[in-house]
Amino acid sequence: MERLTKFRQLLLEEKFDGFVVTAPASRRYLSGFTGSSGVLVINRVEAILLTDFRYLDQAAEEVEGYGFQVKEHEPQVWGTVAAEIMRLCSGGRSRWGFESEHLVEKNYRALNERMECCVLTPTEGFVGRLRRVKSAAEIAAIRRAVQITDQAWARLLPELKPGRTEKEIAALFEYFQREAGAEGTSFPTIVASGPRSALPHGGPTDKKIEAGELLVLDGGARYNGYCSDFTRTVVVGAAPTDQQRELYGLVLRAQETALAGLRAGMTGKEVDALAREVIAAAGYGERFGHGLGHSLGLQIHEPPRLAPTEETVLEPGMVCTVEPGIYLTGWGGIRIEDVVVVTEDGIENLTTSPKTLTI
Ligand SMILES: [Mn+2]
Repeated sequence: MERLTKFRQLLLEEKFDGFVVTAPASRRYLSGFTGSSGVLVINRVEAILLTDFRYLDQAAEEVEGYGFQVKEHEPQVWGTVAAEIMRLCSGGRSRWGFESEHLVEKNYRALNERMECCVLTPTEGFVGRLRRVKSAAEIAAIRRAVQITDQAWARLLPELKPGRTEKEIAALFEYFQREAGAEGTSFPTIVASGPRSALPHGGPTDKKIEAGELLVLDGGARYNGYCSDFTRTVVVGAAPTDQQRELYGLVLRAQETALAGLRAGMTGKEVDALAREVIAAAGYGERFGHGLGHSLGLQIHEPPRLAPTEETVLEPGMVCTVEPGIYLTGWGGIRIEDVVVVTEDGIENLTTSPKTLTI
């Protein structure tokens, strides 16, 4: 109910008479409903979750305490959504918001052509504004997701051997996360070895891991709907070369500098610069071609980001990744990623896996 109350305050501030929520993460956040299909219709007095037959019992249970009533929609969902909106504004002109980053044009059209009295107004990141600072319960869920990933990595380390394929490694990692209590992965696991590790988002292939190669694994678990995100880089089956050791040390130093400096009150841009300056000073600035990190929660990527263009000021209770990297085409790449909670005077690092290049 507290979330709905806050959302209604936001509607008032932004002069909306009502709002249509379609994005799954927003829907879950506001209503508690975890199903895959449903639309929220909210105005200042009523809050309705429209879903279909498959979810009616589940939805009734899940929305308890969130202040929503559950209704079944007609086979054509947009007809029901429009009818509910019209009922709520009883023929008068009113201004309704929708999530322009989620409602696709076809569905927008289906809804808009049925709206007689109301004007649909696009918004961006609207529900997301409430989701930036996490509650204690949300942080607890993320903490558990991070622990699950740490446990899976510890079990995976002895399995990282030359001759294994990237796909086998990804499958084991996902299985170990499941065994540790994950609902699933928070995104498709990245495993990239040898020169392929220079692809920041290289999905696993049938390539066999060779002795002495770099291996980057980037993956995460979902727990109670909340995500973890994790990256480690290791050299498999041989001692690292001088260059591998040197660049790994550089990325680690960049990450440690950012972790030591990050605190509430800084902008995402300022935090990004902490790590970027370390890498740039060593001459690899051009090879760190992505932002330092991103917030996460019900979604794997949430605003604000830690990136050169991010002006948002960080607040206590935000949860974000810190993941510098260096990528050299044809040679390989290195990235190290932890998940941290922003506090008044620094951070709490939720990730506890060791950061050793050799295993
Ligand atoms: Mn990440």
